[in-house]
Amino acid sequence: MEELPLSASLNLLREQQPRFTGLEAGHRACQGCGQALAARLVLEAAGPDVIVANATGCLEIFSSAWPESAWRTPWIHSLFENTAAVASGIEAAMRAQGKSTRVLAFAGDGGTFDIGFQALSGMLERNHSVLYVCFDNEAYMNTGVQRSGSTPHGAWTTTSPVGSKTRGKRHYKKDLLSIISAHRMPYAATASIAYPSDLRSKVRKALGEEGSTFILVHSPCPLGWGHESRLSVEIDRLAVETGLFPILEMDRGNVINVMPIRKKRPVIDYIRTQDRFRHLLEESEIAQEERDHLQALCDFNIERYGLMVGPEDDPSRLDTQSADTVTRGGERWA
Ligand SMILES: Cc1ncc(C[n+]2csc(CCOP(=O)(O)OP(=O)(O)O)c2C)c(N)n1
Ligand code: SF4
Repeated sequence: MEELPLSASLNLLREQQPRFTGLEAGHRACQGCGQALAARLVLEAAGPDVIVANATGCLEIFSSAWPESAWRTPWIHSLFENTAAVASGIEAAMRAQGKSTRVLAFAGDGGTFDIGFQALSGMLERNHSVLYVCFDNEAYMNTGVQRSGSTPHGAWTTTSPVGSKTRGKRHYKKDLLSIISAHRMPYAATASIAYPSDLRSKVRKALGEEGSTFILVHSPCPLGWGHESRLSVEIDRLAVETGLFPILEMDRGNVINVMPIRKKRPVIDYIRTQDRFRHLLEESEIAQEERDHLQALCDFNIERYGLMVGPEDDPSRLDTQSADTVTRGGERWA
């Protein structure tokens, strides 16, 4: 290939740079924060004509330290419990004014699975045209890693400690997607930061619908999960390849698509990457029982959603081994 002079290649690089990033660099998230990456990807796909309502939590805190803001869109901080209600109100106002601006609601798992759930259920029941995105880092991270309804079984948090009598969280991760899909809204999906193209296409699909839509994005937290920040994407891919976090799409409560696992990984490969599961690696009967239990949860998900469907059934479909990588710079908005 002919080599371009420096000025021409710089121009080319500039042309390839994003026209719209939504969440700007320079915010205060920890290095390797899955949620920061996920929010950037969602906004790149959504484009500039949006209003964001953001619940209390890490995303809101690290992006809006007064007097600075990392947001390139209109953005409002709601209470922990009422993001969906605030977003519903904005959407009703946009509709009354005949505006096409789309409304996004952002919250963590604490603000979605637990504290903001009643407002979310009301929004879905009234079918407001809002895309609600839950950044699922599986604990209340902003206040120092307390367990939420989304924390997986066996995981250490400050309120599900590990000691001689307690062995991390005793309860299952809440099956939020099933509860959400019982509202029979037009579109619901799960996604992972390890598959950015998949996440972006789900955002576009959701915004193409009239009515309420919901995306649950698995978002590793190096601080709360106890892993090196450079491993966030790799670890999230393992969550998918083990079957612990299945990637799927639902239309009015019915599963319409799954991301097939091409090469299944044992759950031990996932849990050995994170300190929150360190006690499960001990050589003891109880630790073995817990490992078996987590493996059974993965196998159940694989069976329930038919995740081992071979890609040869539909070669155009993304699968867990596909070349779907995070690139810097974002998408172009023509
Ligand atoms: C009603 C209410 N209870 C508790 C708090 C304190 N609080 C602020 S952020 C936060 C944790 C947020 O957790 P999550 O929604 O999972 O988001 P993350 O920080 O993990 O991204 C808590 C408990 C609050 N602001 N309001
Ligand atoms: S504590 Fe976790 S979720 Fe919060 S900014 Fe740090 S990495 Fe992100």
